[in-house]
Amino acid sequence: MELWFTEEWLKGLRISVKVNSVVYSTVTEYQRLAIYDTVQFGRTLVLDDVIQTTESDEYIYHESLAHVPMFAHPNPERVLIIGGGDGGTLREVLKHPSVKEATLVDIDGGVIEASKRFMPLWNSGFSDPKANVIVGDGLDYVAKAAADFDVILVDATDPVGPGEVLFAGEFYASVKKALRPGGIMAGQTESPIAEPDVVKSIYDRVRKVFPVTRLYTSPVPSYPGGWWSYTIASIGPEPMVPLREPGDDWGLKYYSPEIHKRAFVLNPKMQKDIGIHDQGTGSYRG
Ligand code: SPD
Repeated sequence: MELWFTEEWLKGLRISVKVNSVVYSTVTEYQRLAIYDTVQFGRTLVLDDVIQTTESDEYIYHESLAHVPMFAHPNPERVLIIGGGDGGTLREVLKHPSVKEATLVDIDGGVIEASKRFMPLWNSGFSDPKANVIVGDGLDYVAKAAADFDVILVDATDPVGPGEVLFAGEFYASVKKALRPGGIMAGQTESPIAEPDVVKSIYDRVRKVFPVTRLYTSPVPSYPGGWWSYTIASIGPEPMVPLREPGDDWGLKYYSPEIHKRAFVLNPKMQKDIGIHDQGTGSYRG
């Protein structure tokens, strides 16, 4: 008998993925967790029936989320990742030789444990001596931090359920306070194709807190609309400019300095939907 996993991408639109086998399935303290081996996407982590990361395209998402802010910062030594319990973002952050400590705070230890057991492509960073992995509430953690981090990455689930608080204005204010002078934050901010209104409202919340806010995008075929956005904000450097180059031995499959610059080029519809007039100057029309 054939097994299919179906995610409701939007009202009236579902995507179905053929499953070769169920690798692991459990209910954690916070959510239902499943890891499937799928025909098209390979190993796939699903939380509360929503695809979080897949073997076939995780590199695009994680390299985009991690390397754009990391390369925009002149010397990222202390990095904080909120969420990201699968480890993909941590793996990418730890490729930067400037990093002295990368702290990952995920509220759901069940995700971290599942990755350690069943997701070798994602989990290499957990055993790195520079990794400080904490099972805890990212909201509280950031609220207690003060000028502690050069780069903060918000690798959240969608803005519903446990991840919702990680898109609130109060949270972004705490993130700003937790940055060292010249710091940069970036977070995943949903699909500009499937839910432009959601992207706009998150972008507006970040913009109210930070002096410099930009939007960049990359394709992620397993996410709704197939095209994803990231909001990046800075209290120092211009995020659109990469300041260094990755090493040839980093094994990158998506990020390059050219991709960094191009990721900020928004088509006219996206500019209109988000209210951005000129991304180059940060001009905004609301
Ligand atoms: N619609 C799914 C969005 C998931 C974003 N976060 C994924 C975490 C991968 N590290």
